[in-house]
Amino acid sequence: MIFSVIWFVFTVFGSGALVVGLLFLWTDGQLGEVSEKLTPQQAELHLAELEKQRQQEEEARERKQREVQLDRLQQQNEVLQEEITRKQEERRQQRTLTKRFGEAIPEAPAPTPEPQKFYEKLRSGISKTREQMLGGLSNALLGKKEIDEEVLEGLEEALLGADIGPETTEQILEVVTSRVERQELRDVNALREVIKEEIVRILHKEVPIPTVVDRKPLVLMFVGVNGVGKTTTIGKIAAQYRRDGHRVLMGAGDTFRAAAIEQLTEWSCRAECDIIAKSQGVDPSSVMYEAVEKAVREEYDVVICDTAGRLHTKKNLMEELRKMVRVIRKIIPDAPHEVLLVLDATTGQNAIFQAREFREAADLTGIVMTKLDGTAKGGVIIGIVNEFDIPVRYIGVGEGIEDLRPYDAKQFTDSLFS
Ligand SMILES: Nc1nc2c(ncn2[C@@H]2O[C@H](COP(=O)(O)OP(=O)(O)OP(=O)(O)O)[C@@H](O)[C@H]2O)c(=O)[nH]1
Ligand SMILES: [Mg+2]
Repeated sequence: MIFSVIWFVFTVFGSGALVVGLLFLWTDGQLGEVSEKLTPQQAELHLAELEKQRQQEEEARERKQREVQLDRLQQQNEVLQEEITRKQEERRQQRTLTKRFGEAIPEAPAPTPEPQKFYEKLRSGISKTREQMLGGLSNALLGKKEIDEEVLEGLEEALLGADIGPETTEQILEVVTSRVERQELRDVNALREVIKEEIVRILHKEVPIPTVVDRKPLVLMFVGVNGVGKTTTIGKIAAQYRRDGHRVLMGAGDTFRAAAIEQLTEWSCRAECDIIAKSQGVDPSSVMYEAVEKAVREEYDVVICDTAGRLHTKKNLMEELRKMVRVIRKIIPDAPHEVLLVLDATTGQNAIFQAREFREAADLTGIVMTKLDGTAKGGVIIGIVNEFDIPVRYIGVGEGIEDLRPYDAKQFTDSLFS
């Protein structure tokens, strides 16, 4: 019995193995026949087919990567957008709250401030500068009956103390001395008037600001050291152009700090204008290019470019500025039409050094003097107007959107002396 079972198992499994073995031999033969039958041309086609498949796979992978990147960018964009909306909402609520307590806050962009209001703000803003200058002069002349060496020394001290700067102080003293020598000037009280006249003469160096009608798009670029008020000034100027009905595009050229891009984006919302902003670390020249190119293509009236604060002593950063100008000129050969150096009045004489250095690195067309409010060093504006052939374009007297105005020499001297 046991032998019958063993015989049965062997017969069944043995035939199975035989069938499988024959099957293998047959398939191998078939495949062998196929590969043996391939001609060189067919092999080439086969290879090409394989290469095509590989490329398709590669393309699909790249497409996938791009989709993932796009998704990530969209998410970042949404976060930024949410942040902007949140801030706008905060501001709206703040306005509502403040209104409820009876204090009016202007809607953005703020209505054009009345000239008188700005004059008052300017006058009170530069009160410390006025006290410094007029107080110093009064002290120098106090109790003096005639103009002698001592009076002139006191006068020099007063002018230097008002941050007018050594060159301009010397120039004013020369005018006084020569008039004293010619005996045209004897009276100490008349001396005060002569100094005032001289300062008024210096400050009246005015140059008109090119208008949008002259060039379209008008390209403005703002430069200066850190924290002087470039971005804030851009926001205020953009709001003014918008109020005048112009289409404004901002270029967020300060790619050094992520916060700088957000800050300008927020100003673009307040001023209700468009902005070209890329991510942190991107070459600022590429932002400039894109902004100017879009402005030309879409017929904007004004392009306002922000730049990162840079120390005037850092050669590579100053070179970066030159590159930005070169890139802008690839699209508009005579742009930027204005390169405005922003100076902080509270830095006094340092502002004069900055003006000298930046003038070497960029073809400055104008100066913006900010933070004239609350400083005793505002006299530096006299030194700057006198020393450089670069006109002061705007003055800033506060952080608000309406606290910036084109420089008006008469208005400024009136507020300084009365
Ligand atoms: N009091 C006063 N503050 C001002 C004036 N202009 C700007 N500021 C303030 O100065 C500070 C710096 O201003 P920003 O506009 O950020 O200066 P920035 O030159 O862009 O600075 P960076 O981007 O860091 O180089 C902010 O707090 C502004 O509100 C002004 O005319 N008066
Ligand atoms: Mg800035």
